[in-house]
Amino acid sequence: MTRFDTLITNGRLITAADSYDADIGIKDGRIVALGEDLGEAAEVIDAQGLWVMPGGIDAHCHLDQPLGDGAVMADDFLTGTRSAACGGTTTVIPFAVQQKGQSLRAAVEDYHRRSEGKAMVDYAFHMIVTDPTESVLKEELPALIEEGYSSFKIYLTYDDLKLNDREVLEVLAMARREGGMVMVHAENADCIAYLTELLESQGQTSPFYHGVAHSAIAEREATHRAISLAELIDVPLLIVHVSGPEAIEQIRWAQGRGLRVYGETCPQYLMLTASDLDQEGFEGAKCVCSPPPRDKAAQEAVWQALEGGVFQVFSSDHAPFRYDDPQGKKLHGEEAGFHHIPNGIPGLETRLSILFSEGVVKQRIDPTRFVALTATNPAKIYGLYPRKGTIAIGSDADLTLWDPRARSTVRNVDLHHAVDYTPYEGLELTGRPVLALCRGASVSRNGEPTAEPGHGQFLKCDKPQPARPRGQAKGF
Ligand code: DUC
Ligand code: ZN
Ligand code: ZN
Repeated sequence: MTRFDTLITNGRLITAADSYDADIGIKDGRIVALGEDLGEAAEVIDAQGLWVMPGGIDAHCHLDQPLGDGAVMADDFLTGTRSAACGGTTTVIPFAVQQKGQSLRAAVEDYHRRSEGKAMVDYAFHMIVTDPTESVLKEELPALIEEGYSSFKIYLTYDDLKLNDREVLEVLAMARREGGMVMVHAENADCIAYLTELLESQGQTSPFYHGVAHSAIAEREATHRAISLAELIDVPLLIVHVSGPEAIEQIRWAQGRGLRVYGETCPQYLMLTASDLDQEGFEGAKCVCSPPPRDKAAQEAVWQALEGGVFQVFSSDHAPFRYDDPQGKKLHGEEAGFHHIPNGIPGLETRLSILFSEGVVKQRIDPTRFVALTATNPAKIYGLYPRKGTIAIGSDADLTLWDPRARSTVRNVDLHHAVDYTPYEGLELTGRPVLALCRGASVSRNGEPTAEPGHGQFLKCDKPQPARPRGQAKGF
């Protein structure tokens, strides 16, 4: 019998800490050896000229999430994880959402039913807490955190999701007691409602005005408030999908004061601006997401925060709605006012290639930082490390082999989600994932899926033990 199931030879290994040349021996889905001349294997993959990185972890994506208004997400666990695999992502963490009045456990059980047997890559669940009743806070959440659902998102906006400040404090206090990780969608609901009504009363309802209503000031205020509430309770907090300098300044300020405040951003805030909401006809609806894309100066601020360590996580916030569909952007068959357009942009498959091409190839971030942002830090923050997010003996053999010179053009027909557009159509990229392994088995090759639905396994997350953000201590 050979020593390894698979041997990856001649590659350049890149982790969040280092890059070096070594071979990787894989047995039973795990990395069991790193070094030179490792011996015999049933299968040898020659990675000459390729970079071998930990498989991507997309720690913020929405799949098959039930919605109340007639909109239906285009991607379920099959098409979403297929798309992830083809883009080099081998773990996804979507959201089990609690409907108001529903128990959280019912939401988690429902989400297991939706995912069962469908996923091509591994997956964990965040929860979305919308109704923090006493039994949710004292019984359900503590039990669920122990069972491997250790992170949850709360909202400061959206009528059917938002919590008031008192509820936020109660959730944060529970997270402190039980050791959960809280993510927050930070936009001020009343500011958005006020501006929306004002714009509507003036007949300013095209998709462009979505960006006006979701003002950066409303994002800044909510970011500062969330940070203050977390400081009061003395608990870590992660601000998701940060769009520009106003919120970044708040996070940088908090980190500078030694608070355990983490930040996440997404491709749309590097690649899109408000002018993408202002296209001919209704096309701008394709780029309606919250917070919205801002301007060129905001893109630059996001880049600087990625380079400088304000952000720890780079996720897609994949929220898949078809454009030309009565269950999608043209909800109920209408080109409705911006307030009625489902929020979200597809991005699971393009997330890594965009950051690789625009960040690594253009030398804005180095390859080790790319790995930290897209795999290692999310694994650490959400309790999956070191099983996921690194190349180490004992870790799952979740590996993505990159050709750093390959060129391609983004075209929706080549993507594997079920959405009928990509906001990045025509974008030219350098660097592409040529092979992705999830627990040692190939899940995509040259951008095409190679896994069967059901290959992906559910992952229980440990209680996160995040290090302090960069600049304060080692770790990120
Ligand atoms: N905003 C969210 O809060 N969630 C999904 C997508 C979006 O745009
Ligand atoms: Zn959000
Ligand atoms: Zn989201």
